[in-house]
Amino acid sequence: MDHGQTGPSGEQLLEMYRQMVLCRTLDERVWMLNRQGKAAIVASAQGHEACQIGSVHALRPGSDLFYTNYRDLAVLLSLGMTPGEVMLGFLAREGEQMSGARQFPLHGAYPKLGVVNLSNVVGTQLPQAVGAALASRMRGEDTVVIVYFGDGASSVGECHEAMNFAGVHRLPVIFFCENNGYAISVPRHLQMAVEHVAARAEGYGMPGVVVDGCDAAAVYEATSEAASRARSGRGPTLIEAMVERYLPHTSDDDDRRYRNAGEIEAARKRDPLRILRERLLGTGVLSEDADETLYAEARRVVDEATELAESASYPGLDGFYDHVYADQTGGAPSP
Ligand SMILES: Cc1ncc(C[n+]2csc(CCOP(=O)(O)OP(=O)(O)O)c2C)c(N)n1
Ligand SMILES: [Mg+2]
Repeated sequence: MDHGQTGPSGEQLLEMYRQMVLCRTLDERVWMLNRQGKAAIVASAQGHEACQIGSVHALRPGSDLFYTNYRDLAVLLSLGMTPGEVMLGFLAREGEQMSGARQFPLHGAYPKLGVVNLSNVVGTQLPQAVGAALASRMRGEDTVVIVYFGDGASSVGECHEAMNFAGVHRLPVIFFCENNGYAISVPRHLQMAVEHVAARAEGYGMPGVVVDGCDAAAVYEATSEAASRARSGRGPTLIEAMVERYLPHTSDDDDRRYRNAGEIEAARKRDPLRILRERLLGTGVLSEDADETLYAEARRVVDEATELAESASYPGLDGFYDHVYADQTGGAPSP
């Protein structure tokens, strides 16, 4: 990963595509498990895969930090979270890595992967990411911090505070907005008076870039450029990736109440998997057979992950207080 400002190689694009296929297959499975009453809640990443995976590939996992949003399954997979770990989270089982199965799936922290997502409260990750970038600067490290957020989150106060502070201090942050046109049921035109979130960048003294978030290669390039800008001390960038949200806001939402089937059908024409697949077939990097094999492998891995989680137990009561309070007494209080 992190190959400078040139476009991604065919090999890199193929790896991104493999991860996108895995993410879509896994996401479809957890949605199905929700419909079967097995997964309590799902915020689907379907439609967002290219922007999430394209951005990760332009960074340095292992040293860079990733402040994720609840819809960022593809970021986590791309960073190395396994499908089994993901499934343990959605089914709230023992062994879940981010919060000990206490939180909304994909929330918590995964320090080994450089991932922080402490809260479902919209926008809170933005100032936290800026704080981490300031710490990186003060320690003389060259860590870049990327923070993912939605178009809806761009309306909260924390977003302004975070961008303003990062702009003033030229901090190594990438503000990565996944603009899917909705904050639950609230469409873009009721959320903001300008067409693009990126237009606000000027007010914070940083570049604002609008990119096709369904095109993994375009996102990779935009993120590479933002990363080298950040690493060389030139400051933050606001990237606005235009994406589609194929499913309702979460599995608890019914989007038939605020958008029609025609709109979703049009959105599905911009399928990031299809766009990359056609590019790879066209350049001879992928064959139809190899594509089928990728899907078969993804199904096998997701089946295995499902079995692992379904056969895992729920966290026991004896660990009820673990990771909730700092243990300064040598033992957890008895329940
Ligand atoms: C401070 C706060 N207000 C409201 C909510 C309820 N809420 C959860 S997600 C969401 C919409 C966020 O939309 P957006 O940022 O565009 O992200 P998307 O879900 O579209 O990816 C809202 C309003 C919340 N969690 N936190
Ligand atoms: Mg949104």
